[in-house]
This record gives sequence, C-alpha cells and structure tokens, in this order.
Amino acid sequence: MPPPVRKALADDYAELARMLEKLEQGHVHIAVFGEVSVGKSSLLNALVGEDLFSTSPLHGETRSSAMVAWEEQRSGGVYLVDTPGINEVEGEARETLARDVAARSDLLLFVVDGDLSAAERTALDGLLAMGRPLIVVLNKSDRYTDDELAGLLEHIRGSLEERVAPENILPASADPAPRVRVIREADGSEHEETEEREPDVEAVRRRLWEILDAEGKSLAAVNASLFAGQFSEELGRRVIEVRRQVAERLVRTYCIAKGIAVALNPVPVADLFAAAMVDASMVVHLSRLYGMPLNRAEAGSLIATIAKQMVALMGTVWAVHFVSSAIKFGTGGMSVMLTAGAQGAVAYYGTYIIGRAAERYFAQGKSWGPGGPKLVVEEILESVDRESILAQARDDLKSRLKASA
Ligand SMILES: Nc1nc2c(ncn2[C@@H]2O[C@H](COP(=O)(O)OP(=O)(O)OP(=O)(O)O)[C@@H](O)[C@H]2O)c(=O)[nH]1
Ligand SMILES: [Mg+2]
Repeated sequence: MPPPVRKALADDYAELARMLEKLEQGHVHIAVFGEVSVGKSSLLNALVGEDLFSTSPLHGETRSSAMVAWEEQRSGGVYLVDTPGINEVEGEARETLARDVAARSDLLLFVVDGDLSAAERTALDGLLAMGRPLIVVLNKSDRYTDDELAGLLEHIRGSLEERVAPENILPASADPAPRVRVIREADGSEHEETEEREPDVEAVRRRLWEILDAEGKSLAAVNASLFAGQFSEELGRRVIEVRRQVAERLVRTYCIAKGIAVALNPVPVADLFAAAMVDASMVVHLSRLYGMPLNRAEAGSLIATIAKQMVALMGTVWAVHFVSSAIKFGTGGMSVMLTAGAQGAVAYYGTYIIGRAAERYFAQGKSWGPGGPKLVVEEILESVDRESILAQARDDLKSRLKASA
C-alpha cells in the first residue's frame, strides 16, 4: 500500500483496531443522540441509576462524548455513551462527532422532548442510514397528561412509520419536575406542597434488554463489519469475509429459532413457509449487516419473492417427499415428537434457503442480477446439500428440544 494512502488510513486502522478489540471483548456500546437539553444525559443517569453524567437546564451542558459501564445484573460489557446535543452552534463539528460516535456504537437512542422538528428529522435520517438498531425516546413525558402523551406518541409513531418500528418509539421521564400541589385547608388558607417524582425509564430499559438479549453479541459483530465497510475499500475483501461468516452464523441462529418455533407449534405443511415472522427478522438483520437496511414490510415482500420461487421449483411433491425424509428425525418413537421434529427441520431448511437467497440479493447490491430471483434460488437449491442441512437441523433441534423438554 502506498505510504500516503497508508497514512490517510492510519486513523481508520486505529479505529478498526479499537472496533476489533471491542468485538473480541464482546462489548456493546449504546449511544444517545438528540438536540441540546432534551434530557440525553438525564436519560443515561436514570438508566444507570446514578448521576454520573452532568445535566443542567442550560443548553449545551455536555461538551464531549463520555462513556460509562452499564452494570445491570445481566450485563457485562455494555456501555452507555453520552454525546453533546446536535444544534446550530458549531453545527458541523457536532454532527461529525455524532456520526463518529454512532459509527462506533451498536445501538442508538435518539431523544426528543416533543414532536420532531425538521432538524431532528434530518438528524434522525442520518443516524438511521448507519444501519444500527435505533430507539426514539420521547422524554419529559411528565409534562403531558396521559391523554396528551398517548396522542403525541401516536402522532410520532405515525409520522415515523416506515422508518422506525412503533415498538422502538417509547416514552420516558428521565428527570421529572417535582409536582406542585396547592393544599386548601378547612379554614380557607392555602399552601403549596412539592412532591419529588422518581424517573421512569422502564419502557426504554425493557426494550434495550430485549434487543440485547435477542441480538446480544452479534450486534457488535454486525457493527464491526458495518464499520469496516464504511470507511475503507482497502479492507473490502476482509469485510466481505467477516460479513459472510457473520451472515452464516446469523442465518443459522434464525434457522434454529424458526425450527424450534415450528417444532413446538406444528402447523400444516402448506403453512411452513408462511410463518414468516422469524424470517422477516432475519432478513431485516441481514439487510443491516450488508448496510442496506430494509424495514419489515420490505423484508416481507423479499421473502414472498423468494418463497414463490422455492414453491415453484420444489412444488408440493417435494414437500411431501421432504417431510418423509425429514421424519427420520427423532429416535424417541413418540409420534408427536416425530412430526414436530420433522416439521421443525423443514422449517429450518426453508429459513436457511431464504437466508442464503436474501444474502445473495444484498451482496449483489440489492439486486437479483440478470437471471432474476428464479435463477438465484435455483442456484442456491442446487448448491446446498439438502441432506447435510437436514442433518444439521436435526442436530441443532434435537439438542435444543431435549433441553426444553
Ligand atoms: N420535566 C422534565 N425535565 C427533564 C426530564 N429529563 C431531563 N429534564 C431536564 O432537562 C434539562 C436538560 O437535561 P440534560 O440531561 O442536561 O439534557 P441533555 O440533552 O443532556 O442536554 P445537553 O447536554 O445540553 O445537550 C435539565 O434541566 C433536566 O432536569 C424529564 O423527564 N422531565
Ligand atoms: Mg447532556
């Protein structure tokens, strides 16, 4: 590599080294963004349960980014990162900082304290483009009545539809103002009583842990590869390799989830490919891994396209054949277990093919190529050894089902 290029990339490499270290240690970074004074630092304090970040009613209290460990019983290696508010003053510098922090983070919190302004929408779009899971937090919810809050949330959810899933738009009161009550005595005199209120960030906490539990360490892996992909073409080959490995692991994880879901709730054979919830999550996840985030609706139609080709190519004859060969699953002899296991294995296989096809689609820059989806699915069906995937499904499912029995 020519020295000038190397020099130009030195910072990137240093950054990548940090990312890889973070990946090795299994660290996950959650970073907070938003306009000045919306309560970003307060939110992090409420999550940690300690006033670790300085807050103030004055705009621009937080001047640089800072990080603390989030010590919850389940945690280990989860860090919370505070950032200065994005605003007009020093606008560009702050945006650059925000983008750098976001690129290094695995999960983003975007805090607002009312309906989103045009500037907030622009900032939010910039963050969404980075492909990380993102939660929009409507803070200072104590300033609204229950009805107002419900209305405002509905409005924001509606206006961000297609960009942020409703379950990722949540209210919080990180540092509620004391409630002042006027007490009227029997003799007609009045006095005021102030009542301190506790922060309420439960909804955000719960959602964060849902995401962390579901995607856990793979978040860091996904983002390290996303990050690598973002800064340098030189690392392209390595990135593709890392991506492929992460994608393979990811697809397998979803195959197991799907297989187990179907094994525990057997469905008619015809519905095997219709139970697409797990597949949709997988495709959304894969799309992020390849830096081309899709929403659930888009993921759904991509799956429909692939499934249509699968059915056309394999047909019902195949399904019957396949179920009977999969039935060699289980040795327990219980017939329910047998059908369940067989169905689970078929579902596993279906999800595997969908995952591989979707991955190919993303790897080709969101395109099926000249042969269209038919050719891609055909090639994948031919290249994948059905028996070995089935055997892998049996192994994976058998051990999980045993564990849960
Ligand atoms: N009423 C109410 N006030 C809040 C809430 N959360 C934060 N505040 C207040 O909002 C002000 C700003 O809070 P900070 O946490 O410093 O906000 P920030 O977003 O970190 O601000 P900068 O660092 O300046 O960008 C403080 O006076 C907080 O007490 C809340 O839930 N309800
Ligand atoms: Mg702050």
